[in-house]
Amino acid sequence: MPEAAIHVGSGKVRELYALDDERLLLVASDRVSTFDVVLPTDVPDKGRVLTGLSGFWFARTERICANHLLALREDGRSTECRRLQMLPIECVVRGYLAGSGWKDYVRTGSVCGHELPAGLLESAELPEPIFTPATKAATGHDENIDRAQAAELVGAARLEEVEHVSIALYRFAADHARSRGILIADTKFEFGLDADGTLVLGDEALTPDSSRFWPADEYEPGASPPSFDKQFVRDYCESLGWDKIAPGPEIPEDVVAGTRARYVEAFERLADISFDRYLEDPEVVLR
Ligand code: Q0Z
Repeated sequence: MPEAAIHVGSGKVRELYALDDERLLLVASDRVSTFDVVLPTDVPDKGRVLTGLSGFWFARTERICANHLLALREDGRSTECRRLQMLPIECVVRGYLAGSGWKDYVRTGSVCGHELPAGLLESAELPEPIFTPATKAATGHDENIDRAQAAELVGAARLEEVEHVSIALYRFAADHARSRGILIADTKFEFGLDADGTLVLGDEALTPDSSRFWPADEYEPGASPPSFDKQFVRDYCESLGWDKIAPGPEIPEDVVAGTRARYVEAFERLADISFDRYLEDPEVVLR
């Protein structure tokens, strides 16, 4: 840990520190959450996989949008980043109908004001990716909002910009991932503004924690495809009959090992770099 870093925030599985007035340190732990509960058992190297993948995407999407990344630390799990003024919305893009998008569609036929064709099945691929912003709930759950509500929060011009950029980022990543056997069903971006008012992609991006990754070879509309990374943990938790209320169960070592292997597999397929190479020199993902 850096000398004199000040802890400024905790997520479920990440910590945020201030390095100075302009820089933050984002540290990804090996904690894993499922059904919204953080489990007592870590998955070794999970934080490194997510940090490396995020760095990989930042390096490859710079021409679409500037991002906050300044450096990846030697530990492989810490990102030095520019401190931004974060926008108060979650920028979600959906290419497939899952999670709250599916729920809203079943109830209303639309998602965040996007009217969709009738008769779509759960997990169906959408005709076009859609931008479905959500509020950032301090506690509890993010709530999907329509364009008018999002425009009130960030302004109409900025909303158009984040919608355009979010869809371009999603298309780029989903095309890349599909060619490597991974479907990105949906993903959430967080943007901020720098001192000049330039839009900058922040937080983590296009990781299995900020997205729904599905194995392409098991994709089947009308069902809920397995999560690329967390399916073993979910299946194990379901097998216990746990009520999904904290505290969660400890996870046995074979389930941990299988889950770690899935994270590493996602990293190696998408970044096309061996994970051992990443551990030797994390900034290899940026080149
Ligand atoms: C990200 C979060 C985490 C808790 C604030 N570049 C940035 N500038 C300003 N603020 C942020 C960022 Cl990334 C920022 N979060 C989310 C991350 C722990 C909360 F690791 N909050």
